[in-house]
Amino acid sequence: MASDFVKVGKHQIDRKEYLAEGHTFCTGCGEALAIRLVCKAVGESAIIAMATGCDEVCTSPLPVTSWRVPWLHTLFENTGAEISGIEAGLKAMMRKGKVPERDVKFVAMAGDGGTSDIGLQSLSGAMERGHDFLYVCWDNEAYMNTGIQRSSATPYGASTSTAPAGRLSIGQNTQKKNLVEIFAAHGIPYVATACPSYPFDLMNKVKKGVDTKGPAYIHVLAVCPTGWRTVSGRTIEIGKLATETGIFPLYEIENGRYRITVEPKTLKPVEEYLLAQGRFRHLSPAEIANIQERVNRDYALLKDRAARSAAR
Ligand SMILES: Cc1ncc(C[n+]2csc(CCOP(=O)(O)OP(=O)(O)O)c2C)c(N)n1
Ligand SMILES: [Mg+2]
Repeated sequence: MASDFVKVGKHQIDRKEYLAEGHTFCTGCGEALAIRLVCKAVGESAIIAMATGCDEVCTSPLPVTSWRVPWLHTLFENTGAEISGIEAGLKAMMRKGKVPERDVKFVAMAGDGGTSDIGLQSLSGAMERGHDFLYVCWDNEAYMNTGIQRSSATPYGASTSTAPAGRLSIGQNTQKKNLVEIFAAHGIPYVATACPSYPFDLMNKVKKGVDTKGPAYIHVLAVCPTGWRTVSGRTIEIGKLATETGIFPLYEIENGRYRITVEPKTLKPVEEYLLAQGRFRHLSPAEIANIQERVNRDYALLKDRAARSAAR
């Protein structure tokens, strides 16, 4: 494929679609938009390994596929191992002259369940060994394609099918696992958060991630109208609210240095984000105040880390 770019402001955007139309994502799916943008930023030299999840189920129903780049379906447990093998194997074959030398972007993708629960071990191993790949997690904050079951990335207070809110329960009663900090603690060169509501920020980070030598990790917040019980036409707006309230700050950690990439002047109250979603609508004002307090604390910590990094 010959390259074909369009200039949008200072950004060069690939006109090609690597995720073909005809997929079966729900209307207003934030993940579908994120995949499309990530693939545009990676470009035609991608090889993608993808765990089971909405991403895989909606793009590869036999006998058709939406993928216009080489793509492999992996098990949950071995996405990290599989991308490691593809990278090491192909590079060895190039070294030995068995296949022509070419630039390949090794990319792995999985949902929050596939990343924070089932595939955590093999991904940790791949990062520790220092393979050259980008891993992107689509965080829709539950096991969505199997029926909205809670994962360890489901936020406190969300109602899911296996952690339903009711008279005796707030819904999910544990705190969201912080994958970004877990992977940053591996000491890998590039870690970032992103959201398709900020498409240029997302694509810039993806480009940095694939150009980084060694492992890179991007954690993408994917608004899920079906599981979050949101209006499908408000996906972009709700993704923005996640950042504007400080619930999902957009930042990157490059060689240990923190930088907030989209910084609201003042944070909006978390209530605006929470009450736009059916999964949080049962929360009392006291519970919302608790969540607000936690967000304030976490955001202050992030700002402090960014300020210290800038001073280094
Ligand atoms: C080892 C294993 N356990 C469970 C399943 C069933 N399963 C398929 S998709 C899925 C949910 C995946 O959730 P997530 O990774 O968050 O992706 P999403 O569907 O939310 O995009 C589950 C539990 C499976 N395929 N393999
Ligand atoms: Mg999920």
